[in-house]
Amino acid sequence: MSEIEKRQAAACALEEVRSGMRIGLGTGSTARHFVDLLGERVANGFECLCVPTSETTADQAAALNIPLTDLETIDRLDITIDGADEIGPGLSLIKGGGGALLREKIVAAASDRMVVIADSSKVVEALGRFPLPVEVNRFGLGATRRSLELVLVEHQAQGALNLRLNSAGNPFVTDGGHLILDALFGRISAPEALSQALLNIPGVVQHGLFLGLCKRAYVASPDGVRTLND
Ligand code: ABF
Repeated sequence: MSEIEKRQAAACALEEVRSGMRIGLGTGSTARHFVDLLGERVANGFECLCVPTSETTADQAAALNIPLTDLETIDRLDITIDGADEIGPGLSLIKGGGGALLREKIVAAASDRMVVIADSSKVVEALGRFPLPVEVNRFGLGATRRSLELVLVEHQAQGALNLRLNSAGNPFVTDGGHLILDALFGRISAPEALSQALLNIPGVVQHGLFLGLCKRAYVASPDGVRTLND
């Protein structure tokens, strides 16, 4: 997806924000455009209060003088704008390719409305082609991994479970200090049941299936931006 298309999707989402809103700021290259555009508005006097979903987004927003707070200070947000790795039926999502899934899900769940911005390659008939990120506690990694492998078998995963590494070849560590195991399913036929099975494993902190959270997606392609509603 070109940067122009990402920006077009972000610009559509920007139309949804009103002065005085409390806004969740997503993570990733598409959400980055939204934060840039919001920063331009703030520079022109637009008032808002935002909660970032990662340290990266927090740094970007702070550099743009976007007022920031957290979910200890306030407990609800009007809207969250974020990217996604896959958009499936009913605006079900896979997120977490960027490693920010835990904060992204906490922020989305605390929002009256979650809007996703993405390119058309992210829209799929069934979730699962993109490896599902599962954030896990470092403690008990082997035991958690074994439990996860059983869930993969039960849900007919077509691929492996891989510990995510950073560019230096070391385990990737999330903003919350956890690890990520990426689970390649190929096709997730029962997302709700899989979500519950994953959350039943004690060492699993959260996973990247976002079900029933997204209300609208702006999907950009060379032909323009399409709006998908829940
Ligand atoms: C975050 O960034 C995600 O949850 C997803 O992993 C990723 C999408 O990034 P991009 O917009 O760069 O494709 O929103």
